[in-house]
Amino acid sequence: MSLTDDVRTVRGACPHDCPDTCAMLVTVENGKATKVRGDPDHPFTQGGLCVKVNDYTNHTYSPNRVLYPLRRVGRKGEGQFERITWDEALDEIATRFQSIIDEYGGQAILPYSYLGTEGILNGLTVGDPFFHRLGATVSERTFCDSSACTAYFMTLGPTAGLDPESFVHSKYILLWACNIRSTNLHMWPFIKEAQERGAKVVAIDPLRHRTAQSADWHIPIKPGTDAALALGMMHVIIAGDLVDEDYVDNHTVGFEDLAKRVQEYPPERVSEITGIPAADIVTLAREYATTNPAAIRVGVAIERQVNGGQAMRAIASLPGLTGAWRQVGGGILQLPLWAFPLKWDVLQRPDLIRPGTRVLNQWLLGPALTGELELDPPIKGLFVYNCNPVVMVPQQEKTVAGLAREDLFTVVSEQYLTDTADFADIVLPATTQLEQFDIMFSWGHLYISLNQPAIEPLGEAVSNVEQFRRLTQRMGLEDDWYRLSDEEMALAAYDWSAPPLEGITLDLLKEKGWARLNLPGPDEYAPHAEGNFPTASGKCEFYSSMAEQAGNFVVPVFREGYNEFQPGNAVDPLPCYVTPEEDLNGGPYPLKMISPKSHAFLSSQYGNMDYQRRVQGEQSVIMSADDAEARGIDEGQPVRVFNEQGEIQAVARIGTGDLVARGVVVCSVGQWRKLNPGAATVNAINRTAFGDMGNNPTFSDTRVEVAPIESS
Ligand SMILES: Nc1nc2c(c(=O)[nH]1)N[C@H]1C(S)=C(S)[C@@H](COP(=O)(O)OP(=O)(O)OC[C@H]3O[C@@H](n4cnc5c(=O)[nH]c(N)nc54)[C@H](O)[C@@H]3O)O[C@H]1N2
Ligand SMILES: Nc1nc2c(c(=O)[nH]1)N[C@H]1C(S)=C(S)[C@@H](COP(=O)(O)OP(=O)(O)OC[C@H]3O[C@@H](n4cnc5c(=O)[nH]c(N)nc54)[C@H](O)[C@@H]3O)O[C@H]1N2
Ligand SMILES: [Mo]
Repeated sequence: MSLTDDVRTVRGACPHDCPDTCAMLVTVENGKATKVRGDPDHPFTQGGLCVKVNDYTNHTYSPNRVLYPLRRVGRKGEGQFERITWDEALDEIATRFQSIIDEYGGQAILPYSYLGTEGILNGLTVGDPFFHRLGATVSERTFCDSSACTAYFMTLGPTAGLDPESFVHSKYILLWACNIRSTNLHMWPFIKEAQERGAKVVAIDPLRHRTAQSADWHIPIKPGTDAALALGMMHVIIAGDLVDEDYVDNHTVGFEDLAKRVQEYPPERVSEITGIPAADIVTLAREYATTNPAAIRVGVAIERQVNGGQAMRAIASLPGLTGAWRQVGGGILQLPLWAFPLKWDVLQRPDLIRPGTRVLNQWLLGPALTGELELDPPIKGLFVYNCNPVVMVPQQEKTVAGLAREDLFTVVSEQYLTDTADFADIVLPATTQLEQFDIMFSWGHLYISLNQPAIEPLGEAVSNVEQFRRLTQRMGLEDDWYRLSDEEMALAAYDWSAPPLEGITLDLLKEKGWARLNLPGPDEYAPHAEGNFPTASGKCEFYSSMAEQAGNFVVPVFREGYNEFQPGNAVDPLPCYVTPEEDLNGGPYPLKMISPKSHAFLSSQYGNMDYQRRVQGEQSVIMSADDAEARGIDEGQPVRVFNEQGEIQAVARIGTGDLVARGVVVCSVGQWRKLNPGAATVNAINRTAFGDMGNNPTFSDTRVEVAPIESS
């Protein structure tokens, strides 16, 4: 290295929609980012990244990046584009949107986005002020955890819950519907440490995944039956006098009603529903109630069932019943994001929504675009950013058919030409995290972090914030948000005077990169040892005072305004289990399919990158040896997985006995449609109906059949 070489380390944060929000150190040599690594000082990241982000510099410098505005030249979906200037792109968008507004009104424009990047500035809400000012349809974003959060609010209120780092103190750990070693990797060391200190780790999951393989006990459960298991556990706990009466008397509501309800769930009945032997249900309940501190980590996948909300309600009730909250390392961890004092109203700007503006749930994209869902006015303009609905949203064929409409004007803001971007009329180039400024929250730990740009934007890529700045200006809209600088936005987004941010400033974050929220340390933090739940009653509500509105309640983070399309229903104020209709009727599709996340992809991101594709392998369907044999299917054989909605092609991976139970198949989500044989992926066959609250998807109640593809 010569003296003129400029080598710097820039502090950043992983941009992904993942609980870990890792602190990153980016090495920049002569203006080029050459390496990313985890910050070894960050207590949660501990120096490691993951298979997805280890080579993030390749993700940034890939020759396949979209670096310039593009205009479609081929047919929709062909992915044929020509380069245009930003001026041309902005003009075309402004002209087309204005003529749609003139002819059909603003609601004919649908903004469509999620957490492609999780930064507070460039993430979930970045376009909201712009689209509200246009008078566009409001998108209800219930992709992830909306039902579980509703249920959690109903039971415990918006509390951070158990600190993930406190798990080292736990003696009994339930990993419920979460594949920590793939989807929350940096939490694993805390669980492993507890295990080494003598804790028993139990994984409740239909799949014996890498986390379940590292657990002390894997309990294979039939998908969609978790509410019954939790109710059965409570039956055993109450019948066996294992309740913490003092905790229940002082810090909970509705015990008598709950005790009556759980009488309906004796272990034998629960065994029939869940497929778990009755003796195991009894052992699990007794061990959970009598080993303290007892911790539960519940994954997002818990909500992907007809009973999604009630499953979460039942599970969230357990630590109140046994008093597990009393000790450090006891309680439940779901989404600690509620600890971050974000000003959602400043970010989402519900005040800008014109009264009466319709709200459309994003899961309904396909039917909304094809006209199956009758909308007046119809959707004529679509703006997709931070999102890849062709891959990630059910009714894939309808989404594709809708996007192929010649009369639909579609803009996609992207880093890559995804399956969705292929249908765009205009593609706008988006920066990666190395090229942008952002401030982060976390939904998996208690650290706030700052991402500073490590390099100049490549080509003509711009951050989402900058993109909406340009659009606001070009469309001549009033603006009191985008004209702020990035730093001013970061200051406005948080309530810096709130106790969790006491002692933390933007300057401190610039210097250190991250800071733990001002809360007791993980060795002392027992947030609900004395109750103090942020519910209406201040207690853990077994019987919910929110039940009457719960059916149409969507936690504010996911939605502002009223949803006209899914009028809410009151839900049962006590946790319950309801058998899905398809399970009662049998029907032609005997296998239950779940579609969890891929180990080497982040939702669909990296699904096009060589390295991650090699690690992940091709689209597979994991099935039991019994189910495979009954269908004449061999290991590695190409098969069709199908139901009344359609089919996908996959390669059979046959379990060695206990990888997956008979009757269950697993097709992970994230493979790109255009890269999969047959041009269809798992969301072409996923169940489409909503579950019990928060408009949750019910993927884990999907039914399919599998058949060999005959070689010709
Ligand atoms: N590697 C990787 N990490 C990720 C992501 C990724 O795509 N890849 N995505 C990120 C995002 S957006 C999210 S929301 C989180 C999600 O992280 P998780 O909450 O872990 O979600 P999933 O992988 O969908 O499912 C977790 C487990 O739930 C199981 N499961 C499915 N249905 C049921 C059921 O009915 N009952 C029970 N008990 N278990 C069930 C699946 O077998 C799976 O092992 O991960 C984040 N992290
Ligand atoms: N079958 C099935 N379906 C599921 C799930 C499942 O488990 N199974 N999980 C659901 C869940 S939990 C989630 S969270 C959703 C995720 O669904 P999506 O949010 O659609 O997921 P991603 O695949 O991450 O798509 C994000 C896109 O944003 C782009 N992007 C990244 N950063 C930026 C940026 O800074 N600017 C712009 N403009 N674009 C950017 C990425 O390149 C990527 O194409 O999927 C849901 N769908
Ligand atoms: Mo998610």
